Amino acid sequence: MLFIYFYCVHQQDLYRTVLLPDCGCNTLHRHRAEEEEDEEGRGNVQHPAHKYSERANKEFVNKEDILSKMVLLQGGWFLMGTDDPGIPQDGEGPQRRVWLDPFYIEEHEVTNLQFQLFTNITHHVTEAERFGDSFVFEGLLSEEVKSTLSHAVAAAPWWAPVKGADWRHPEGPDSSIAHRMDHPVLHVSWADAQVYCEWAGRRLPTEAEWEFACRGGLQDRLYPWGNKLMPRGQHYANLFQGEFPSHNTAEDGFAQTSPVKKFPANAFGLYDMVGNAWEWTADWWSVHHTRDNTHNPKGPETGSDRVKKGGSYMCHKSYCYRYRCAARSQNTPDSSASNLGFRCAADSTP
Ligand SMILES: *[C@@H]1O[C@H](CO)[C@@H](O)[C@H](O)[C@H]1NC(C)=O
Ligand SMILES: [Ca+2]
Ligand SMILES: [Ca+2]
Repeated sequence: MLFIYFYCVHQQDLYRTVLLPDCGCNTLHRHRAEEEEDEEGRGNVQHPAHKYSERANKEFVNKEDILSKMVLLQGGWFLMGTDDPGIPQDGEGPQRRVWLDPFYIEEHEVTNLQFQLFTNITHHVTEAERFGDSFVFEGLLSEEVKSTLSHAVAAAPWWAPVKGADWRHPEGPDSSIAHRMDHPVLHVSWADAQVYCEWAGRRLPTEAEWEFACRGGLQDRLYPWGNKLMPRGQHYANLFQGEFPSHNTAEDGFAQTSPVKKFPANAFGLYDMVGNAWEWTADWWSVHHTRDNTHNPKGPETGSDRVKKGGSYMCHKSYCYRYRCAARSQNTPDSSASNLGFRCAADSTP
């Protein structure tokens, strides 16, 4: 039980500035106070620890079963970035030598089921829920939701801010996740992802860790499995086929997200590193990198955007050739969208 107490205190410290609402802490604190009073006042009540463990047993059942399996990666030197950038303005280059200490990373994106367990226990309210809207790919909206839209994004008219879109309602109020509990959770901000990983006793991967994990031990290749997008004519990732944005043939089997682990793992045993959902990393965004060797780089000290990696089911070569390990993009940390999720990592030594 201790850990949820620490989690809440920690969360309050971290997020006081962005006013995260009730994380369940108030309830816990109130219980603590009452129990202490009881003990002093009457001296003959059940010990608080006992009550906690009863409650804990009910609430935490299956937590360890539900958290993602992690894969231990040995790190060492690797080549990060590329000298042949697909999208030069994204700061994909130059290619540089990076040393990483061993670390763990989750084998798949955090799923709706996992995020549901987390919110059940912590009562975490996501930023999309607090703001009351989130970005949804317009092609996925029902006619009813479409008729309520006020404005879109000028540079990317296929994105619409939809009232009532959040992780439980990925395409707005009339949608649900009931039939996709094993799909990546969407509409989570960087801060939401951070809080989940903390709760799991983990953390977000740095961009360097994420890219090392993506490359699966291969050097200077485009994709987690090599340079050929479709080896032997097979789809290796959930991407967008057809004419973007109007016509998605879903030749890979999925017009939206897919259940995690539907496509082949890379040589490290990691799934959906490219495609399916974009993934938040810990780093602030910058497009400037030196060629200098670095050890365990953590990105710039400050910034306004956070780095996301891997591309999504919406990526098509014609406009978003970002389903490559070196590719990268960014969002403000409070952003959320119908193609953006995350996975956690951890140090190899506690
Ligand atoms: C979360 O709580 C709901 C409502 O009690 C329950 O139906 C669901 O199974 C819980 N989810 C998890 C993952 O424990
Ligand atoms: Ca697809
Ligand atoms: Ca992914």
